Amino acid sequence: MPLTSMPEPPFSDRLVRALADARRVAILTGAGTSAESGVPTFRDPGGLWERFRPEELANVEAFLRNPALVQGWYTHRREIVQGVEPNAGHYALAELERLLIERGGEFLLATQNVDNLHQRAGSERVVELHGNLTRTYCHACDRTATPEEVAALAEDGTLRCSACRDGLLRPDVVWFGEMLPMEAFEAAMDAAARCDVFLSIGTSGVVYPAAGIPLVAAEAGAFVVELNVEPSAMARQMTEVVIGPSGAVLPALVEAVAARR
Ligand code: BJW
Ligand code: ZN
Repeated sequence: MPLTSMPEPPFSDRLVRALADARRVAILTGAGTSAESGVPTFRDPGGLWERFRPEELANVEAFLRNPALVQGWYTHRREIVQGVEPNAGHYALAELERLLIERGGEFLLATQNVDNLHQRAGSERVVELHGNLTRTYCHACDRTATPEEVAALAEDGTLRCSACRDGLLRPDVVWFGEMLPMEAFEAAMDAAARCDVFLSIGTSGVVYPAAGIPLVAAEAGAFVVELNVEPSAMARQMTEVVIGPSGAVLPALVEAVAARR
């Protein structure tokens, strides 16, 4: 019989042990985590910024200058995320949370993603650093918009609030130049400062202040891991860099951790 050889996992045994022994785990995810669900990333080729630069669309000035264009871009993206499913990486992170909580540990997943896929995969301890695309509110009166309002274009091609009549509707996301939701950001910083293991998954690490969160964990002495298809801007500050697609690597990693316990 031919000998079958197991392919080497892309992560170290030391990482599996660190996660199996960890009492506190903190995680930061970015657009790469949803790539295998079919949600385009921002900065990869074919990504969301290929036709428009971020400064052109993801800021309030662009929105007020050309609301129909910006609202249309978000309508398109809302349709994308409503038509996709969480991938095996999202489910593995929900499983990792259950493993940690079962043994009385602490867990926090801070996501930059606005696509709701972690929650749909069953993750419970999630904070949204950049908001959520599935929520919409009125720029003028702050009221949350109904699904009907989000589907009804006014004569000028814009989405308007039906309560105050004139207000433009905007997605509940964080644009450039806007503050992150303070409670979510503080929870993420606190978890990073206290964790034993920190995983930074599928993010280019160029957008601040989120990109500073793994560095807080590194400075506090945690085992800090990057998982990405290529090394990011933060790779040199990591204890370990795992190269591979998160939808394939995370299930293997979580399975190895569960087997070790
Ligand atoms: C895979 C994979 C697979 C692919 N598996 N991996 C100079 C220095 C420092 C900061 C600043 C500065 N000048 C300006 C700033 C501040 C600014 C900023 O950071 N700018 C930099 C770009 C320079 N930040 C802000 O304005 C923030 N607010 C703020 O600072 O407030 C304080 C303040 C306010 C006012 C005045 C002064 C101070 C707000 C930032 C908001 C970011 N918003 C966006 C849009 C959200 C809404 C929407 O979705 O449209 O958030 S921008 C966009 O980038 C989005 C993302 O969450 C964010 C991060 O992107 P992410 O997730 O990393 O995606 P990609 O595409 O970049 O990377 C994907 C990665 O996945 C790649 O590495 C791939 O290799 C990998 N990958 N497939 C694993 N299968
Ligand atoms: Zn209104």
